[in-house]
Amino acid sequence: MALKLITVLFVLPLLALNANAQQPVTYDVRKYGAKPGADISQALLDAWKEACNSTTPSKIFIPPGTWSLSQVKLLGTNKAPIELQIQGTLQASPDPSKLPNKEGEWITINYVNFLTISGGGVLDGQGQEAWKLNDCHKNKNCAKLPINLSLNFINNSIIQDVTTKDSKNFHVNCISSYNVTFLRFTVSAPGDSPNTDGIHVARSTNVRITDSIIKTGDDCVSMGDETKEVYIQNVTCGPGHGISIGSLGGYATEKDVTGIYVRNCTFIGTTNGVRVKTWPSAPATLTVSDLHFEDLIMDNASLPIVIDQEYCPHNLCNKERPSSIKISNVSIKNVRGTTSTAEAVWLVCSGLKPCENVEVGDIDLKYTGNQGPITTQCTNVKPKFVGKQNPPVCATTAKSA
Ligand SMILES: *[C@@H]1O[C@H](CO)[C@@H](O)[C@H](O)[C@H]1NC(C)=O
Ligand SMILES: *[C@@H]1O[C@H](CO)[C@@H](O)[C@H](O)[C@H]1NC(C)=O
Ligand SMILES: *[C@@H]1O[C@H](CO)[C@@H](O)[C@H](O)[C@H]1NC(C)=O
Ligand SMILES: *[C@@H]1O[C@H](CO)[C@@H](O)[C@H](O)[C@H]1NC(C)=O
Ligand SMILES: *[C@@H]1O[C@H](CO)[C@@H](O)[C@H](O)[C@H]1NC(C)=O
Ligand SMILES: *[C@@H]1O[C@H](CO)[C@@H](O)[C@H](O)[C@H]1NC(C)=O
Ligand SMILES: *[C@@H]1O[C@H](CO)[C@@H](O)[C@H](O)[C@H]1NC(C)=O
Ligand SMILES: CC(=O)N[C@H]1CO[C@H](CO)[C@@H](O)[C@@H]1O
Repeated sequence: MALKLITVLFVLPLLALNANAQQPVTYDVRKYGAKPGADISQALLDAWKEACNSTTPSKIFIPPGTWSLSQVKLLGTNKAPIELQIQGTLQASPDPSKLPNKEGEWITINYVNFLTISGGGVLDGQGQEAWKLNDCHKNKNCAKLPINLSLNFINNSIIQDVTTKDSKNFHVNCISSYNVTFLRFTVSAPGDSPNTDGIHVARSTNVRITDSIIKTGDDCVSMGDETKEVYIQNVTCGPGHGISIGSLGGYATEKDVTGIYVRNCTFIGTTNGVRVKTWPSAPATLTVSDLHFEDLIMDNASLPIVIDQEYCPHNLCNKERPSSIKISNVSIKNVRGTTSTAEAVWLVCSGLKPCENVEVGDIDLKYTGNQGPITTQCTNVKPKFVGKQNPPVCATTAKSA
């Protein structure tokens, strides 16, 4: 008996020590001077610097409540995993001119390996006032508005259970990153807010966007050049412009896009479902391949499926030469629901580089308007058909490739 007790007494502290080693060190922003109602940028930055220097896992804690944050740039590199746990609401100043560095983003996180952002909190960009200043659709020298959350050079990271609301510009940027997961991520902004893309991914590999809800004024998810292995699954988009690849081709240096998988997604009242857009007469010659759009539900989306190699919004480009971007290995399968535009499917490929190896299977779309029968438009593409198509895709307008 005595022996047993001694064993227990001896073993317990060892276990406790072991458990301690697993527990991250917590850096509570209040310990660094964060006070409700005051700008917490400096406190967050000070906590971040300590966390980055920690050789054991650390957690930066932002407690429940509303905290104002003017602007912050959190830079690695870090020595051990960092969790940024946001339980409260971080609020930007409604006035974009109050941003200390007007060229910068609102929250920037760069050069971090093993970052987790979690906590159920809200990033409130307070864009309502700033959107009125956005005239970029008609003014090339328009004022630049800050992106909500800009993640650059981030590896092996997870952003889960956070909401970004009313960003003044793109909600989230994920650039030059590797192995990043957005899980149960919520984006919320009105359908008429300009340029408020939900998540923009570029020059990144292995990005997952899962079980998320994205309501915004521009693209739900947009993907730029040099993007590889993106898995978008169980995402509900709308309002907004749907999921898009591109626009591509604007710069000669752009690199290939490959491996984009959009599965089990729902589009509610969006202007597009899935869309690939490339500029005509563009200098770039990259290839876009391995695009798989499957098990999609359209709920009154305007254009459920779009490949547009003559993309030219506001007619501000030269349509004389076709796009020199090659699109190949595309599958579009099991797309059903309703569309609010009669011309529901566009496969408009380049006359210079026709689309290759496009497979279309099981389409079932119903047009809810009264502008005639539902139709499709196909140029420079000869899809392989499997299963049923309603409407019959490319039945009337296909030109030979
Ligand atoms: C970083 O941590 C080391 C010990 O691990 C310490 O000596 C050093 O002062 C810390 N640097 C900063 C900037 O906190
Ligand atoms: C991220 O991964 C890339 C490629 O492996 C590497 O070059 C870079 O240094 C990593 N960045 C960080 C912050 O760990
Ligand atoms: C990706 O990142 C997650 C989260 O940090 C990590 O658990 C996983 O091992 C990483 N996967 C790869 C292939 O590096
Ligand atoms: C899809 O995502 C929604 C929203 O996050 C979630 O409630 C639902 O459980 C997910 N569905 C599956 C099959 O995981
Ligand atoms: C996709 O959705 C179907 C039904 O809508 C569901 O049965 C299936 O589990 C989902 N798959 C994934 C991977 O979410
Ligand atoms: C469908 O979308 C169109 C155009 O966006 C809109 O005018 C119409 O009211 C919507 N219908 C339903 C049933 O939501
Ligand atoms: C397209 O798929 C074919 C057959 O699976 C493969 O041989 C080819 O390399 C792929 N092309 C591209 C550009 O990925
Ligand atoms: C409006 C704004 O600040 N946009 C910037 C967001 O971040 C990306 C990448 O860091 C910049 O290219 C944008 O200009």
